[in-house]
Amino acid sequence: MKKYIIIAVIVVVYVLFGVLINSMDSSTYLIINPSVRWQYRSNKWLNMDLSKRSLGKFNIYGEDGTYKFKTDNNEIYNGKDLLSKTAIAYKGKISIIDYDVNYNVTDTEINEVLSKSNIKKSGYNNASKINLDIDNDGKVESIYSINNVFEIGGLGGNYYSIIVVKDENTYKLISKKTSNEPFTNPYNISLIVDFKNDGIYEIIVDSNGISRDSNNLYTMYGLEKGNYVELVKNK
Ligand SMILES: [Ca+2]
Repeated sequence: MKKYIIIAVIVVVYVLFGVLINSMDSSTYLIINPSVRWQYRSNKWLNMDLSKRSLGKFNIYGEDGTYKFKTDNNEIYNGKDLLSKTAIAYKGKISIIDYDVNYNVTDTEINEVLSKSNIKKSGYNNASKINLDIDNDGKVESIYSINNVFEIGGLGGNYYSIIVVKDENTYKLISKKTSNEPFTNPYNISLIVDFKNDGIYEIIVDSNGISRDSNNLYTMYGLEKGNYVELVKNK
């Protein structure tokens, strides 16, 4: 009998210790996909150790060379199916924001955005905007994503891809790439999140291009002193 009591005590202490260690973890985690996982700790965003196989209520485990996430509700997210909107935020204060993408961008708007971004206009074939109050001042901004990378021929070598925020009459550049050669990995808005739940949103941009898993590059931008700065990117 005494033996069982000792074992029970050891089990209880072990469980409590685990709970304690877990509650001491003050990090916030954002899992964009199985190979892009970020952690906010000591006022900095970092890339998580990808060998870590569990994260609080999530198990992250490999199977047949892919990663899967298993949540509390026993939902399985397959690594291959994980596109931006299924990103998982864990602990801390972080929300994933829903938004609509508007593809009805007028030529006047496009010309204005390109001109303010010092882009020599040479056609476009992808233009979209997201209207959201991303800085919590009660007024809606437009986040434009414009590129001409799939334009065939006759552009005089002016290829570009930009992500720009229009905030009233100012244009704030997030990402810009220009090239004399065609490229297939334009910038794309993956995800908008609200870290700290302060109503000021962070913007996650990828440059994965048409084959979305080829480069797997993601960068998160946040508003600092009125401009968007890089907070973290995966390596
Ligand atoms: Ca605003």
